[in-house]
Amino acid sequence: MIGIDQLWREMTQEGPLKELLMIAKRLVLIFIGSHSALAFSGDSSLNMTKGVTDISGKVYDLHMLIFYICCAIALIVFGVMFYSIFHHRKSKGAVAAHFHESTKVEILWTVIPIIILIAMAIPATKTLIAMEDTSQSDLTIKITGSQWKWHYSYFGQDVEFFSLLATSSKQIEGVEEKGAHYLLEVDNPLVVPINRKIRFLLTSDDVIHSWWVPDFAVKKDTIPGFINEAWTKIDKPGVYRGQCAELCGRAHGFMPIVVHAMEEDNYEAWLAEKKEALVKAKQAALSALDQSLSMEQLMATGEAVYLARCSVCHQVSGVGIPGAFPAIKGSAVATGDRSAHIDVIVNGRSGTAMQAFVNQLTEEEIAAVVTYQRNAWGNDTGDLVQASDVNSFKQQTAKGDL
Ligand code: HEC
Ligand SMILES: [Cu+2]
Repeated sequence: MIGIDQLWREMTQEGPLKELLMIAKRLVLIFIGSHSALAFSGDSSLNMTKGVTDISGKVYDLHMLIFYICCAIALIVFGVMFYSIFHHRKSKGAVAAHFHESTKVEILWTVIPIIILIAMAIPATKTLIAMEDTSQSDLTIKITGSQWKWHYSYFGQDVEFFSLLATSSKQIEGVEEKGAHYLLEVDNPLVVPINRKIRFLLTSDDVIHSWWVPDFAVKKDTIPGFINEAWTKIDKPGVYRGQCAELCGRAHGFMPIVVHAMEEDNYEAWLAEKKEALVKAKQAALSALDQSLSMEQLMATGEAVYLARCSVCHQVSGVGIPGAFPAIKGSAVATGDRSAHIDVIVNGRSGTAMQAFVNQLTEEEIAAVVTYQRNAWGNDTGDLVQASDVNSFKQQTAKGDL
């Protein structure tokens, strides 16, 4: 039998084990190096972000405090353990002590952890309570998640809109080079003022989502039929990005969050502009009822709407995903009765992922996307659907419901 000293010598002085040890040593150094770097820079991509709010700073400090406490405990526990293993080894003639039940030690190892836990619970509870306190907010925004987009509604302002992924399907499929904000860009970002306490009311239209912006330290589940609360007060203007943090279905990774935090004045200007744009859009929707668009116009608008709103499920080529999303190419609905087709898009199919688009798209957009589906991918029905057709369909079904 060889002694451990001899084994150690052999391991460390020659053979492949020596190289392994060298690698391990380097890894440990890198690990320690990166962690101390993390601790001091606070800006590392490996560590949690400090964020741009008072709360996110508190959460970060809490995280670092607990991290250091864990490091200290690990150092002490492993230090004692390895020291004992090494110095009281058999080859040195160590003989195991035979004792049990030491009241002193048992009290110590109960009391010390309790003190450590309480020391950690006090700052943690303080931060948690501050995070939950949504009182005295300056504005309220309702956030509604659905597969796979966010809807923002500003209370008392008549401003509301959907926010959808803006990354092109070409980038997702790898045909085009991926952009700088791949899967973290949207068509309509949430715009908020800095230095104002913003209360968020969060809910969902279908499954559980989670609205998460790391820079604000806000991560809240949105639950159908239930309203959660969160708040933030942003210190610095800027563009902040986040994602849905709940596995909410196939395109879970395709519902990013982008927040533009602006100076007060710029925010007010944006709000006024947005209100005006919404009023104009309503007027445009009304005047669209009198218009007859050509096949080319409808197909062009329809394709754009389809790519932005439908292709995530029914696929760009209209073939769907068997078992999950039906094909539109050659579908009986898209080549059959026009009203039945309009009905699916206006009212959705309850209980399925096919949601009602009546409040999400204008009548013109619905008309265009129906026309597109009826004429793309070899669905050559030749049918034109105008905004007025969608409108009269809505009127009829409204009467029928009474
Ligand atoms: C979140 C996924 C999803 C999105 C987005 C979506 N659909 Fe659907 N769609 C479905 C599902 C699921 C069904 C099947 C519903 C059922 O089981 O009856 C469906 C069914 C349909 C049908 C009926 C097809 C058939 O043959 O039964 C049409 C037409 C349709 N969708 C059009 C659209 C249009 C137009 C859009 C975009 C404005 C759209 N869908 C967006 C999931 C989606
Ligand atoms: Cu989600």
